Amino acid sequence: MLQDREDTYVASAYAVEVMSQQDLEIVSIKIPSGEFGVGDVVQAEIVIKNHSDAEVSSDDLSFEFVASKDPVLGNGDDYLISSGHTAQEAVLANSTVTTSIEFVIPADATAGSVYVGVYAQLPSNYDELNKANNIQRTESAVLNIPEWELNLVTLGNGQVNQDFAAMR
Ligand SMILES: [Ca+2]
Ligand SMILES: [Ca+2]
Repeated sequence: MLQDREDTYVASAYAVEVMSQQDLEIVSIKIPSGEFGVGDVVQAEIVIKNHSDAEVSSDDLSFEFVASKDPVLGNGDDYLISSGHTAQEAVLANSTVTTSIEFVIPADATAGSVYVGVYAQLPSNYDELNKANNIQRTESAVLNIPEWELNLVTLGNGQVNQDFAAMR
């Protein structure tokens, strides 16, 4: 019996050590490709993997979306699309979940095709083994924002403006 207790102690001490090496990973983000304009709603499908023995509660996890013209996230051409999207459900220990989150194309969007990146945001006390895998982007530049879509918003009543331009 004493032997059993020692084994239990050793096992839980080991488990505590593993738990301190928490790691959440964004495995992928997918959005339907197509043309979007300012104010349009886009639905992102995000796969999240929790590599630790502790669940990550929905309150502790939120997401931020960025647009990037090149495949690199974190350099100068990126701009924020939308932030503060709280997770809809907890990510259980050692599990993978797929979640859908909607965001809206912001008024300061620029025309062109962009990659959509997602950042997982966790509390500052979430001690992670690897923070580099908290970001992920779409495989290709799937979000296409045509110039005319932006003109509709910028000029307001875009059809009238276009008609006047045609008459000149
Ligand atoms: Ca991570
Ligand atoms: Ca970029």
